Amino acid sequence: MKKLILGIVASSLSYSAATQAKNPITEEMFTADPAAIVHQDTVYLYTGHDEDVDNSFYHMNDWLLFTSKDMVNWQAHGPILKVTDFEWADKHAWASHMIERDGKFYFYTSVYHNNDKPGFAIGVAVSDSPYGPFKDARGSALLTNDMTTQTENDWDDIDPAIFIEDNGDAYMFFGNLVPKYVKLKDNMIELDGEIQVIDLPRFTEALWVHKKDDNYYLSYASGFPETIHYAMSKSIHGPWEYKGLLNEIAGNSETNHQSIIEFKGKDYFIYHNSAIQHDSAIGGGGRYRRSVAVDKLEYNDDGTIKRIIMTSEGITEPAQ
Ligand code: FUB
Repeated sequence: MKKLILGIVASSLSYSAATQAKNPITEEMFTADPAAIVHQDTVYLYTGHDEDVDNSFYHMNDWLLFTSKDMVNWQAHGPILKVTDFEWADKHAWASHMIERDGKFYFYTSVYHNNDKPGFAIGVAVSDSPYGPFKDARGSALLTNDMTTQTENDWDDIDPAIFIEDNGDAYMFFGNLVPKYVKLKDNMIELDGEIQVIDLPRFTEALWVHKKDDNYYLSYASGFPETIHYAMSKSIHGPWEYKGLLNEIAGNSETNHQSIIEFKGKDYFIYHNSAIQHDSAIGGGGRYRRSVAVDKLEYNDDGTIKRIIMTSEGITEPAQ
């Protein structure tokens, strides 16, 4: 009964409320798997949405959007896409990634395919605006479980992360247990070539690629419960040199899933933990009741990254 009441409270909450600076960025709903982009003067932060149906799995049905102009104050915009918007998908609105190209916004995401091709798949939706509306860009999955044969599990093709080179070449990184990447065609909705396997120590999932100066960074979740580690390279194709631990186990969450951005000259590490307090309106965090948090990210002079310090305060100094 308690769970039912909590469910009713959560579903009646407004998605348009502005939230205050602290971690997590919202206590009005459970959020996970952050994927942020900077577009013009705004950070668009897309997240998954833990439903905690029966405290048994990552039951997730839609993806949410939060925006900020200073990394301190966040505005919630509600679901931008649902699993059911992909007609070929059954369930599991898992980790996603957004990227802009030529004025179009492409939302790549993990989702479970229907019985035609059972197993996890990656879909791509598109919109003319970062706020949506988004629609399935292909009417079919971009990548299906039968295309990845390195492991037995049917979730080895989750967690897409897109990177576009300065020359326009686009790549999708993804995977669970075995990290992989594949080139995308210029239209961003078709694969262009073979899937390549990457060599990273103790890889679990949640790849994220970013570039600073002439260094490429590949960060990822390792082990289980997960810690976030990273590797560096001078090329998007590697070889990737392992550099070590970036973020510790995120409290009572087994998953940690990071996103790294630079905004108005500062760098940020966005991740999830399960730190919503038990006296919050929606109850406390847990394994399947995660929440997105933001902390500072700092580089050393040689380009390596300092260990992240997770805080309850979050970002307190507005970016300007
Ligand atoms: O949220 C479901 C899954 O848990 C994601 O796809 C993984 O990255 C992990 O966070």
